[in-house]
Amino acid sequence: MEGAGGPDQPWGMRMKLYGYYRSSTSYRLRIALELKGIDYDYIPVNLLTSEQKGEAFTSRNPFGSVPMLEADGRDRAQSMAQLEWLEEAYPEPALLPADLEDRYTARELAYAIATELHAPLNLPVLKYLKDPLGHSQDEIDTWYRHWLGRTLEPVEARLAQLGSGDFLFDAPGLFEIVLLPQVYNAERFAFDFSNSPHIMRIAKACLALPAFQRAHPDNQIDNPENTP
Ligand SMILES: N[C@@H](CCC(=O)N[C@@H](CS)C(=O)NCC(=O)O)C(=O)O
Repeated sequence: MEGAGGPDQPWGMRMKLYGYYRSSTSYRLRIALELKGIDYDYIPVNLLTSEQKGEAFTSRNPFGSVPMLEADGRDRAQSMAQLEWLEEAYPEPALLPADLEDRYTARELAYAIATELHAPLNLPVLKYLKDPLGHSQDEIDTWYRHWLGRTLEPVEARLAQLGSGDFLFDAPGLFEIVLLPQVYNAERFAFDFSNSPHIMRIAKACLALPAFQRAHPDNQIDNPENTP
């Protein structure tokens, strides 16, 4: 069905993604929407001014975090649930492989990053380390690299076991959607990827694709470098 919001949006309304250019979870959603070929409006939410904590936003999303996906007249919070919902609402092109065990592997790696790596590196956690706990920026950077390594190392080891190619499976999907934003953040924190050839190969292959390029933080309207 063709709706006003673009091809194949069953409810005929264009989706709205509320996000922030550097937010890794918003980046996940941008990649997924691009891979699925879904037309959407990107509405910046300024995390630097805590716009996500204002009443106008929290009355719609009680979690007070981005991304928020407005689709089908509903405000959806939580990126992993949004990704799973998108996959069910728009099965094609699939973000998960056809084979049951391959789907398991994609989820194992994606959820390891989402739950064990991203969670302790979330902005409110980092802010809390600084105030009230009083840690220095150096200590916070050490914390950041510690939690990155703790999950990226087993992810790399799993990829080595699987002998993956350019992507985990034939095409980029759930795993790459969650991986790429974390690689972007890790590079900002000067994480040493010299022992992560599989992650690096997959990241490079993804960044060569237009969908990943369009979703990249560098190409978002709320990136200050893009403001005239
Ligand atoms: N579990 C949430 C985490 C979302 C999240 O951490 N969003 C960050 C940006 S990456 C955010 O909005 N931080 C600001 C805040 O929580 O105040 C999800 O996956 O959507």
